[in-house]
Amino acid sequence: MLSKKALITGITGQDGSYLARFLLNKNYTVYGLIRRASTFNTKRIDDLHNNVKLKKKFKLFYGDLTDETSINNLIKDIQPNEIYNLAAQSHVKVSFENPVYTANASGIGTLRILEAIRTLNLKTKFYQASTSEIFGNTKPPQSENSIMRPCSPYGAAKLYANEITRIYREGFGIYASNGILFNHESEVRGETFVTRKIIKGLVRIKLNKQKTLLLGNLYAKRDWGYAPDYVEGMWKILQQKKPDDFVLATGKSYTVKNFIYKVCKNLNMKIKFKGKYEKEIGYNENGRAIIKIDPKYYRPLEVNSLRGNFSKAQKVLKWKPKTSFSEMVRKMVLNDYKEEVGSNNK
Ligand code: NAP
Ligand code: G4F
Repeated sequence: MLSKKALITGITGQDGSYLARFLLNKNYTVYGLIRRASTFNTKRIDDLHNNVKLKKKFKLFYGDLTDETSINNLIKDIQPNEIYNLAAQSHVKVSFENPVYTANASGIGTLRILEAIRTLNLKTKFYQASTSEIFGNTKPPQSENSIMRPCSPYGAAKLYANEITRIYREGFGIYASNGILFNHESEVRGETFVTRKIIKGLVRIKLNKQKTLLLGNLYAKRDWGYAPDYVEGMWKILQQKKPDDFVLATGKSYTVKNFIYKVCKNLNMKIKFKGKYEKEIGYNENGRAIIKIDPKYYRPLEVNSLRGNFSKAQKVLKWKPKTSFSEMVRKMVLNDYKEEVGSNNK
């Protein structure tokens, strides 16, 4: 049987790197869209890229979601069976600083792909990386039917992408589905997202490589799952007879502060917080201030509480998260500990 062709945008990102491995294991030929950068940006997939045995199964092409021509040409040349649109300016805080670019890449970028599928008259199945950020401050638990009222330029761009995906499905009969994913993390999570930032920072403090960790809002709640579990859900979404939208989540949520306590426990560190608001400080067992608040990490608007209801995915896709919160934190801490100790010995 001929192997299926999948095109992944955002293949150099956290999810793209896991999805590429998942699809290669399922015998897909994987095509990845990468951006040209002045430094190497393929660290997460270099082992695949440099593997001679994968030469025919794993191919990378330059392009950009803001560049219609590159998107059109790539889709026309590859004629993929499935497209996973994971590319985005994905940082919520950055979206307040770069709102127009975020709308262009994370919002209109989706439309560019859908238009290519439509005008080329392809039978390609399309997956859109939608997000729990589209719910904004709608009361948890949030499901596919909850009110969508985002609180950031990123959330607004992603809501546009979510809706244009639905409109192309309903209006043009394109097989197009949204995976509305709640936060998911891993050993290769970007270091500016709060989970990895906390773990890296506390590991480095433990190893005396860093004095303090600066953070923003400690009281926001997130539903944090493990990224490798979620890429399986993305694939399952595109294997359904009919296209549809699905929430993927764990159904549990924790504050940023809870996350800090959990990491400290894993590192055998004691932490005690004193003070309020911007003056809140986390002290270690020797009374040294190791966590401080820096208001520059506050957002003009905050999404206070996210907790997903994934019962539709459980029922229809037979999907549920496999990795517990504790196990995920343990894996991430171990990875960064090894990485930081290893970099000492280089
Ligand atoms: P990520 O690590 O930030 O990766 C984003 C990817 O998009 C990178 O490969 C990046 O390329 C690429 N990219 C950015 N702008 C682009 C452009 N203009 N043209 C082409 N590629 C571009 O994100 P992630 O955590 O893997 O998330 C994957 C997707 O799911 C994103 O769309 C994100 O918004 C969405 N999402 C994530 C979560 C989560 O908790 N992780 C939850 C819900 C939804 P470079 O490597 O060159 O920067
Ligand atoms: O880790 P975060 O930056 O993730 P956020 O904003 O929830 O967005 C992530 O999840 C979304 C799904 O819900 C994705 F769509 C999106 O692409 C991204 O992957 O921040 C989590 C929370 C926020 O409430 C933030 O205010 O942590 C708080 N926080 C506190 N201090 C911080 C910091 N966030 C960051 N990035 N850096 C801090 O120093």
